[in-house]
Amino acid sequence: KKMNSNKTALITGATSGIGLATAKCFAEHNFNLVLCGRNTEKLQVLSTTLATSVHTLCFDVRDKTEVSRQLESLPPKFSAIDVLINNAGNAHGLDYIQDGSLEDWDAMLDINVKGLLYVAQPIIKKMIAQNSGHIINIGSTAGKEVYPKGNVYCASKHAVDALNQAMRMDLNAHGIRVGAINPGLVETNFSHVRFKGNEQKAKPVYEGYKALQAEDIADIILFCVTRPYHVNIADLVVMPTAQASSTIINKTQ
Ligand code: 8X3
Repeated sequence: KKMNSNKTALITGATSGIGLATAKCFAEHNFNLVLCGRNTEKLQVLSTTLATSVHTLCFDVRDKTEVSRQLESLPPKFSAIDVLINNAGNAHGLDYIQDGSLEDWDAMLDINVKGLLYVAQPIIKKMIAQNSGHIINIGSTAGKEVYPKGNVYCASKHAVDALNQAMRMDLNAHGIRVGAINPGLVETNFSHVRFKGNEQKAKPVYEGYKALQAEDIADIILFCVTRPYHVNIADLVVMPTAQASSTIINKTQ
């Protein structure tokens, strides 16, 4: 088995939030990194500032042709992926089901579910050929519990939960570890994106209590991928201490 210092990790959604924090954390622990995102400039900055070897891929996970073309184009040094972090994902809107926009629904299902699959399959084929690999799917508490107006976002994350279980079953014979991290409220761009830049709506989500930080999740992901080979963290739910469920958040402390 290779040491961490030689392992290569591919992270989607690496230019912000949990993905970015994970890229930084992994760089500090000497992983080689394949960082994927939609913003060329942000990817470029990461490749020059992180103190490890970095290869960047710029694509939108919704574009299946581009995803497979780019994943096939990995240079030899980066083509053996030991760790895949399926992180790219977001929420669009928070509306009663009768009011939801079809564009928002398409975006969430296309990115959180179909995009995850488009990225995962080519990497899974490589992992099967290598007879090793570790996949971490970033789910959500929304994948465990539905909340009012969460409808399609929650459905997309329930799908991630199903796919996490499915991948673990289908890849069991190939020695590939599969596990999900399901965070509750993490203070990132998440609500900014969900509310389409409306800060009046986005800011209060993380006010009045200490929300999880992206670094908290990165730390947990690092823990998961540095366990001995026989240990697979299959499914992990993490919330801020102030949060008990999707709707119970203690803002009085
Ligand atoms: C993010 C957690 O509760 O905002 O996936 O849906 S929540």
